[in-house]
Amino acid sequence: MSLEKMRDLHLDGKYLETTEVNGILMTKLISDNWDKIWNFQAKPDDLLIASYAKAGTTWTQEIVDMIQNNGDLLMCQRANTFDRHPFIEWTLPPPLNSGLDLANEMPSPRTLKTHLPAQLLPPSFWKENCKIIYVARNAKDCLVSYYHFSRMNKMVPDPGTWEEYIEAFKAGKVLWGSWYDHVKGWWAKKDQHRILYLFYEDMKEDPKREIQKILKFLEKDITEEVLNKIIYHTSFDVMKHNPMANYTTLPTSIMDHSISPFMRKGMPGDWKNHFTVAQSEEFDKDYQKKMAESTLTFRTEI
Ligand code: PPS
Repeated sequence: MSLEKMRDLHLDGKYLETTEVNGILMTKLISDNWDKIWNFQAKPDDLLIASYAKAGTTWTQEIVDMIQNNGDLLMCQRANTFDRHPFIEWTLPPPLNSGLDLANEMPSPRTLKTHLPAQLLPPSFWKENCKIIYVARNAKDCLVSYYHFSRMNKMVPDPGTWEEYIEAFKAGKVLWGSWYDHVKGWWAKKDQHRILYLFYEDMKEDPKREIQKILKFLEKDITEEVLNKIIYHTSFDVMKHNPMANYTTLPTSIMDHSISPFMRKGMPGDWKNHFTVAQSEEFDKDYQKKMAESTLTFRTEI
């Protein structure tokens, strides 16, 4: 995506219009482009990084890029995260490049990003048996991160008050829909497809162990030295200062990091600084109902 073009972008109400695609809230721009997105042609050697918003996507993207480039820092700084890995459903008005345009122009092997729930993933990914890394993060920290992101990112709807946002999140009335259905939907797919299902909290607890899982999944071998380099350069404190990974190259009319930085806290358990005891108890009660049937478990602190 050309940053020059991005700077010329005059944000007005139409970027913030939302509508549903098969019951999932999306931007109107995505919805208007849905036929093309649904019919996107994946290739067998595509790698897809999938997640619910704010689950640790950018972090996983950086780890994968470092692995693919054998720890070559300069290569990993060749472009912004969003240009290195096309975000397939993200649609912008012409002349800006949408995720699909970037993906279609990119030579193989491609690494792509999506926040789509499993049932809305373009079917060619299943048909071509693409490898998929899914990263999940506990609901409360996702909610907090998404709330602050929605305050600073002018291309997603305003979150309203904290109280209103908790209700919207619980009801799945946020972009890309319900967190609960998303994590469960991808969990259900994981045994039928080539999916590595990771957890943000595990990555934070033991990045070496989780990076080794990714290496195995990608069938890559690297030296201990390169592995240590990857752990260091993908740590929160280092990525926070990497302009090719921290979204600060976008104009402030799109992301205003003075409201809340994209690389905000980067740790499990920050929800405790936001939820009151009553809000937390109420959230947990609702959570038990929505997750009761699932074998999926999350840690809300480490
Ligand atoms: S997006 O916009 O959906 O792609 O956002 P995503 O990258 O999924 O999530 C952003 C949150 O991930 C945190 N982050 C990290 N945490 C730990 N280590 C590293 N290296 C890292 N990189 C990004 C980022 O700070 C956001 O979480 P919060 O809780 O808001 O800090």
